[in-house]
Amino acid sequence: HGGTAEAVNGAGPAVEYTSYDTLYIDGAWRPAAGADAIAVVNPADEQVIAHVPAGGAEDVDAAVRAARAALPGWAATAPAERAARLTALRDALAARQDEIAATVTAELGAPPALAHAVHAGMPVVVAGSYAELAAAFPFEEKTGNSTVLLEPVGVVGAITPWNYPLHQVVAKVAPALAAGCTVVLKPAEDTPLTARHFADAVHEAGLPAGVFNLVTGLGPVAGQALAEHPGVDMVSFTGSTAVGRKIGAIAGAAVKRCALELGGKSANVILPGADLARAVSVGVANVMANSGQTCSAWTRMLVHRDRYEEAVALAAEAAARYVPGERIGPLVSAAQRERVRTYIERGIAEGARLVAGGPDAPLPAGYYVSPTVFADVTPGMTIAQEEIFGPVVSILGYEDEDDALRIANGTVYGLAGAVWAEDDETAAAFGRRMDTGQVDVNGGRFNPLAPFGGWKQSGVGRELGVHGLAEYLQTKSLQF
Ligand code: TXE
Repeated sequence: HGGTAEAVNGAGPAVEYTSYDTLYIDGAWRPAAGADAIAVVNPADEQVIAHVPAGGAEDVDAAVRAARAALPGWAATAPAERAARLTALRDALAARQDEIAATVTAELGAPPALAHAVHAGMPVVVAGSYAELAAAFPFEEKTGNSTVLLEPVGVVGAITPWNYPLHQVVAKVAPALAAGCTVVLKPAEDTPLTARHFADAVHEAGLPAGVFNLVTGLGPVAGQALAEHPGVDMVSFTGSTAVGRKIGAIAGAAVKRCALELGGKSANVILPGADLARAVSVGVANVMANSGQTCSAWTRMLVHRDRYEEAVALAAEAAARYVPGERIGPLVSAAQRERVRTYIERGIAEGARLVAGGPDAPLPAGYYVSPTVFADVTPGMTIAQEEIFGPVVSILGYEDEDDALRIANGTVYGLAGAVWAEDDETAAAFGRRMDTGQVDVNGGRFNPLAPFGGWKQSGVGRELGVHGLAEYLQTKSLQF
């Protein structure tokens, strides 16, 4: 791949330093047009572990041309053949699970167990689900005297974030390929190495040249060039709300399809009849997983006034069990650490009561933030309204169910949430009233077929399952 390797001895386990100068375009690793490079840093020890090309407009253009050239052939491929290639892709990802997990640990800082099970494991399940959907999906329907054809939207520009470096890629590329679209991926600059593994897996799966292309690069350069490229029919973006607005404006001006997965401020509503100890400990775990860098994290815990102090004590105890450098990893970058620290300081300044963690707790070297819990948080505080994207739980009290619902629904976001009660029926009844795209009832379990995506400013469009596939299809109806 044009890589040269040498050993780097950092504070953590030694990682082999590699310098890459290639991009995956038109079925092969090819040199980037320019010499600009991005340094990839291990957030656990702040060592540079690799350089990858910072692709520019010329690279994006080459990738889009390859994707356009491959489109007619791939769009015309029988769904069963697309399904077979997706099965091969799933197998190629599964075969690399150890290698991918190690890479996610090195470039994101995820603890090895999380990296293996979630970061490297979940995409295998999602890719497999799209292999099955591609085979079974009715790409042609009849309604009255019409035949409705569901055809691929065309060339997809996918722009992904670093928080789940492989899942975010697979959640876009797998349904796009299942639909018959071709793709150019611009992954996050912080985690490009995982995306390179993905390109290797695509290659091994035998996808025709140009069906999938990878251009690493900076958001405002390569990302923007991709979104603006007239050869791109659809932009699928996951990331910050600020950049999502820009992408939406670009797509709006060009009247191209656009899917946006943005931020969240999800509520974890603990109703009076719930098993408080379980709801609090699962709730804290949900935020601490991936160091709080999850868009769907239940960052606001809502507890009835009668059991408020009990919940606060349980949450503080639960958070203390997440020892930085052991059970919880660092944040992805120094910039993210600064952002999260600023929010913690803001919470203190606005009068929230710090009951765990905080800015002064001792930490190992690396971009760590102490697992933090705030009590006495009121709905208007910054830490109750804005996405922090770090290991910070805010506990809010409520008077009755209507009050809890007002608080839960009282942000600009609506991505996910949770509700706990004495039985599933009671919890689900509350969940039905929440203004959000997904609700976990008494814990819930991941379902790769359930649509995921935001209400309000959490986004436009859905990922996963049949709704995720539909994003990449356009209809044509023939009347007889
Ligand atoms: O995101 P960006 P950042 C939120 C979270 C986090 C904050 C900032 O709150 O603290 O965003 O993170 C590309 N044109 N989420 O700065 O910048 C960029 O290269 C085109 C929530 O890392 O939005 C990367 O590939 N593309 C989130 C991708 O956008 C551009 C996950 C996301 O980066 C661009 C991550 C531009 N002008 C952060 N600027 C979630 N929803 O899961 C940047 N990019």
